[in-house]
Amino acid sequence: MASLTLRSLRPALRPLVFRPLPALQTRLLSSKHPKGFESPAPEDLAELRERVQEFTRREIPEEVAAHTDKTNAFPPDMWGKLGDAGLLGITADQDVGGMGMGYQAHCVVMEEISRASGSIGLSYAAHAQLCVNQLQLNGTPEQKARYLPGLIAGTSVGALAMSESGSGSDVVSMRMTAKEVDGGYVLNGSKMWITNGPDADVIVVYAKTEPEKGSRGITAFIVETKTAGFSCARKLDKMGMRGSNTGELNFDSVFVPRENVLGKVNGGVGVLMEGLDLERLVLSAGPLGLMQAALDVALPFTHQRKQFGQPIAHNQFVQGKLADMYTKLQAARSYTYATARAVDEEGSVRTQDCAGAILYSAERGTECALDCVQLLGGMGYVEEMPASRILRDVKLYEIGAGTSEIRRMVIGRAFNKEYAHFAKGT
Ligand code: COS
Repeated sequence: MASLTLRSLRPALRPLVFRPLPALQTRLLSSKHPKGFESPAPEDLAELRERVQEFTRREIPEEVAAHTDKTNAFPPDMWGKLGDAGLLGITADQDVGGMGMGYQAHCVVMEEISRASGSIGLSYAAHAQLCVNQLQLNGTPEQKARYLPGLIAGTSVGALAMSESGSGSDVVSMRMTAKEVDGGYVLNGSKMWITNGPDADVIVVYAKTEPEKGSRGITAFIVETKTAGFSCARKLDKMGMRGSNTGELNFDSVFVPRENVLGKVNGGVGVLMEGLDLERLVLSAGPLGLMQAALDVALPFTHQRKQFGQPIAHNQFVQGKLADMYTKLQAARSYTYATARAVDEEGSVRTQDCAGAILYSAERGTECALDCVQLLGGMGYVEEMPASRILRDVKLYEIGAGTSEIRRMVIGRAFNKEYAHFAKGT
């Protein structure tokens, strides 16, 4: 067998280096931007950030965040407050009450709410991104007019249901069925780990309309939870993100009228996968907020806490940890906002960058939260300070919206597509 040398690889490398990137991994979404959309200028985003910070200082101070965690209950009046502040329809059309501002703006809001409370941030994203944005992207004008005003005002709560107890990472293997009947469909099955599930009024639900067709037999539906046959079997008792209510949902012959099909019948996998790309992008701002929260706690603590006659921040080991936390946050921020800017400015959604942004920010988030606990020493290990809550909350982001392992697989598959012609020997 001939040995593999640099010389023998060179002919294969040359076309790789000079070939332009194929369009395979990039999808264009420009037609899906809100009506009259213009990508926001940096000063618009800075102003938005200030507005959200004013909101969180007023409505989600540390006491509210700690209480939400301790009681494991979402503050009941928070949806109305978020709605009144105009934060629930950042990516939606203005004529249904939205802000029409795009994905950079949505990341700003997600980051700042998560900085104040990880769990309120997560519920926010399930409502405003997973539900509202899916309706904005895929809804008919009638569906948008019926559901978006209430969701954006915060008078109704939204969620999205794709995972099942046996179909987490392998989401396409879902077993919930939707059988066509006179005037619509009847849904049967159950969904698991559904954020806002116990509180939701409107849920985007995926089910198999033609199970034998696999991924090409999935359809998305808009389900009103007041419909007979719908129930929340239980609220889950989670390690973190406590107060972001998560449920197991049962659908026992739930009738959904034909006009509540979201997108095309049997076209649900496109709605789902496209939704996952943008979900991963916007959720990548959750760990950004939590990393900032970790610094918000660790910086003053290490400058006030004295040992050996001086603030512990003068100790080089402590400085090293603070520097690492800061650098990881800034690098993760750059990746998230660069990916969001490409969507806003070019209408291009790069699957591997949506997965990459959340892969990076989630893992760095856990590292920063662990460093924060360590820097606080004994105070990091008790619930009097928020460090432990930040750690418990941020860990979710390595699991929800696709695990870190699935994100690496998504990125790897994008490379496989790009270089498929070499495998075929062309
Ligand atoms: N945008 C649009 N369509 C996409 C897409 C994307 N980013 N990625 C895949 N698709 C399409 C494929 O083209 C394919 O269509 P056809 O059947 O017409 O060829 C279809 O979707 C199925 O794709 P694929 O064959 O790649 O699906 P797999 O079952 O192999 O699964 C992974 C792919 C693992 C990537 C997917 O199941 C996944 O993301 N799992 C994690 C789920 C998750 O994140 N759960 C958390 C939910 S929190 S709400």
